Amino acid sequence: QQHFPCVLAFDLGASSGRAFVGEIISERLGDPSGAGADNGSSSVRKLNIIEVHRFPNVPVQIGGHLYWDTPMLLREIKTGIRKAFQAGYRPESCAIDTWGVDFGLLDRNGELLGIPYHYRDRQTEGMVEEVSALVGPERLFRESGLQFMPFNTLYQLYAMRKAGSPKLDLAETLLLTPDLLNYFLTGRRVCEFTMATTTGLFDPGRGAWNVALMEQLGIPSAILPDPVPPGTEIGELTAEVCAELGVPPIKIIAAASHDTESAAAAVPADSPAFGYLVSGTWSLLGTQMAKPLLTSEVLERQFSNEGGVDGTYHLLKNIMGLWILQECKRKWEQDGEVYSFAELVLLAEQAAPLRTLIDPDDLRFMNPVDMPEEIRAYCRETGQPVPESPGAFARCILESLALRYRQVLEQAEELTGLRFAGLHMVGGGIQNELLCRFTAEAIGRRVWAGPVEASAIGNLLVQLRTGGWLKDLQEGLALVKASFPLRIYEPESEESQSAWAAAYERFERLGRSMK
Ligand code: ADP
Ligand code: LRH
Repeated sequence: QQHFPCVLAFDLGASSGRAFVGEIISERLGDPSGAGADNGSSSVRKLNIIEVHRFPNVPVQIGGHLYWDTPMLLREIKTGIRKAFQAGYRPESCAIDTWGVDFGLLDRNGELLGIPYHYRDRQTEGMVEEVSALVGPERLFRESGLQFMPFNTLYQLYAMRKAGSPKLDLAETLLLTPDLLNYFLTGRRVCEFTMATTTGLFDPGRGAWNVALMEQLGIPSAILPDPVPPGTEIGELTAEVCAELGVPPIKIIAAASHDTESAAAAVPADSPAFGYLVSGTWSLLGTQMAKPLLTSEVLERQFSNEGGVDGTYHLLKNIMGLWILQECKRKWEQDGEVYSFAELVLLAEQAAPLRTLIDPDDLRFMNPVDMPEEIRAYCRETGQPVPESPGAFARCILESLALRYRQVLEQAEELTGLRFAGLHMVGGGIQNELLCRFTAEAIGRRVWAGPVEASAIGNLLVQLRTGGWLKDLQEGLALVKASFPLRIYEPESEESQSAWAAAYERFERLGRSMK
């Protein structure tokens, strides 16, 4: 077996972090069991990914605030690097992608000021309304391209300013989560472009930080480094980190550091205009564009324009996603009832269909103390039967998500004038086959599911291109197609289609606070 150069990706999600080694192998045709020497036309190039580390990502409440456990994240990244070497790999480079919007502040000595807030911290409640009133919703949207989500960096910083946080006065540099972790590894301070576009402080029209807006809101603009494009080499592991881990220096790359954009870069679509859904803690549904779409209709429909690889923009919407199910599971666990996701899917399958629907994007589901109780309250208020078992809860959540996907897919089509043949689903959530099935039923079209680890794969592809092992991302996508078979889901029957169409009418009548 001939090993090709390999790279290491860290994909940190809100529920777990994982490390994958990725290597391009040549597989002899007709010999799927073994990778053979690349001896020309009889072999196919594939991307082989090896999971070397995985860990839960659990936030921590301290006093009145919710924070990320940032030192734990760094420790686990170091563990992942060590494990990759222990497994015999010699990664040429390493890159980290994470969720958007969150950040750490460095003081003038380069030390972390306080603990980074979690985007579900309550400090940003009411800030969208306040900032909109100050700036005007049209300008706020035109100059950020983003849907108004309370947790965007802009609102977090404004909330800190309003609370008189001394950290803002002391801060010399703001680093978004992947940039912060890269700084811990290399000592270099950079801001990666795809992350910058999640802040609300980056003006996609001008392609620069919105200094005027920051000044108006009392946010120091000098703390933001100039954005660098995905694929930029940041530096090498510091001598201290190498000594601590007992590994040689490796290059650290800024891939598409925003997990959603790494995932989008790995969607194995056949046409440049495709609809996709990244399914994890959040569901991000949208499509790739050549430039941001900053029309009043996009503002009205509350979609975001987020920067992707190679200067693309992605018109997408944040949908509350499997967070709702994660939180029910966590609450039941607290109460002594432990279920795996696989068990919950089985129970949901046995529960009655299309009985109770919720609007997953009602802000009440953003971070309630007791998710099942919040769902019960919603059902009582909307005159629907209250779910009475974990299976009924799970079914209600999955069906409601699928109906929301239909709504958002159709809105994306209206906004772009495109028509998608179906929906590409990627991310951890596609392990939930019931969700994929429901989605195909709800949208009445085909679903292509795969790959599960799209964010890590997109991260690996950008690194492999930076290293010169891939000519371009198209070549990377050809590898993805050859390496990760897709699962296809189709709507089942005319009867099921009419049941889902009737449910969609009920769904559309439910009140919504986040359009
Ligand atoms: P994130 O990156 O936001 O942490 P992931 O992409 O890892 O999220 O997806 C996590 C979600 O995947 C979980 O909320 C869960 O609903 C779903 N999931 C994970 N494993 C399974 C499984 N075995 N069966 C069904 N669903 C699963
Ligand atoms: C998904 C995600 C999403 C952001 C949210 C904070 O992991 O990056 O794109 O909006 O986290």
